[in-house]
Amino acid sequence: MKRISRREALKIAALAGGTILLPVGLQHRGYAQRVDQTVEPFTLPFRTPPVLNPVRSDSTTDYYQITMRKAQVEILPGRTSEIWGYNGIFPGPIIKQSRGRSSIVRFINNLDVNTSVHLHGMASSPQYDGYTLDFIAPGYYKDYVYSNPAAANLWYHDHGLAQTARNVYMGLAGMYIVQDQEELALPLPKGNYDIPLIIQDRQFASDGSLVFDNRNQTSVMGDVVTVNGVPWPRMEVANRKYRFRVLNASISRSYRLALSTGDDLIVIGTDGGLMSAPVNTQDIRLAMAERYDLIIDFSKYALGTRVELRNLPLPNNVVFNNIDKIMCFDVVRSETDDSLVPSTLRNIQFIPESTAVRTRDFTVQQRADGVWVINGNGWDRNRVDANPQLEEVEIWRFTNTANLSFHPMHLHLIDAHILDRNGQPPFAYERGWKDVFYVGENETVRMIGKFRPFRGQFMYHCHNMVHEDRDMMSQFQVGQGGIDPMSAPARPLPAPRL
Ligand SMILES: [Cu+2]
Repeated sequence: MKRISRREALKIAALAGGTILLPVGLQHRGYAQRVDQTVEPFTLPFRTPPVLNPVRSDSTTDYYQITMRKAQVEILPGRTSEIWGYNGIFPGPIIKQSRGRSSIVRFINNLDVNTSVHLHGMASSPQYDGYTLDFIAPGYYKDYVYSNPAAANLWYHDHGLAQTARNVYMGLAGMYIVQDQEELALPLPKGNYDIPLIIQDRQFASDGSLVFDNRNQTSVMGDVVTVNGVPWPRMEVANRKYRFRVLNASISRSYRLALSTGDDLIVIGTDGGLMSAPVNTQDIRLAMAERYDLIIDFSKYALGTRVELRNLPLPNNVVFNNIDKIMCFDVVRSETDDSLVPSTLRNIQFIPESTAVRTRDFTVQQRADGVWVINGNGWDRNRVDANPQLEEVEIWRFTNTANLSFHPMHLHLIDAHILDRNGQPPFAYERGWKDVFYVGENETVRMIGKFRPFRGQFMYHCHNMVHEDRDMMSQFQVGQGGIDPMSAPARPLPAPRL
């Protein structure tokens, strides 16, 4: 927006009581763009979160420490926002780990709210899975143990019962990357050409403070799109291939990613790691908590070209000014490119449908009382809704009979495959290991997974964190027994040496 039009917009907004340019229906639902903090897209420099160094390492394990604390940070230029951040930054630091090594991550809670840390995408033992009631109270810490069995793009985020959306919104999210030798041996872009993109929408008050408004437990829709904590950043790139590890860490917003040039995105990985082969696509539907690993090839563009990463419309995502933009790439220099996208990335053993021992049905809906539920039920810590046996293969069918919302359904513990959506094959770029399943408006999605490697109790839920909080979450029990998720409680500070 130019200065004049912005001033005009403010004047119009003042006359209209703070809302502008929105369809009447949205205004009635309480959505209002806050125009007074609008940032000109593509003016702020791109950056990536810092990579966290271990406190120490031994022959098998790297030991990390992260403190959850409040901090005043600059997200909007010239204003400060209070965040609740892992190590006080937004988003949190990136943990990079090698497959097969263990991580012990000590999370210290210096906030004044309860937290619980879930490492999303990790097959964690129940007591380290961030069970929603396994709180780290203020003044407490907990050491989480992760075995890192597979190379993939994971993320850690809060999972505290009924307050996940608020805690994550305030900043409690970060990326966790597991790599292995097989992947590193591929000629994919590496190092400075291997870039995390953590996409989160937020809304700010005029004083810079984050506005958390879940619209009567419906959704949180920001009007500012941040990438790695920067509103609509501008990244300078060379005319070569880059790898982008994309995570949608938003609370309620999904995105449909596309390039302004109309050129293809090359998808090389899904939630659970590399695909078997790259998939070219013009756009990607990216729900909350989903990850896609992409290659963008800038070699076809002349120096001076600007390529925008756009956000195409999707139903039930509130539209604000510039919500159709995510970030831009300016091709500013020439470099040789020795990277390649191999036609075979890895060997994935897809689970044959014939090996499933049963199908379970889950209807996801909003109950008449407004609560989001699965098969009519909300969360109950004493209720288990599915009991697959260890190593059993099951098909789970999620049905959304409404067009009022979409529900990205997430199962803890396992990676799975999408069999079909409304009887049709999934998008080609979804045909890899997945732990989030986009159940769109009027969609029925079948996924197939093997329940392993741990017995015990695990959560499954919608990853619209507002829905998850109230109350679209339940739990399954793998086999009999298993380790109690509450059996390794947080301890009071001070903590012993890590
Ligand atoms: Cu939902």
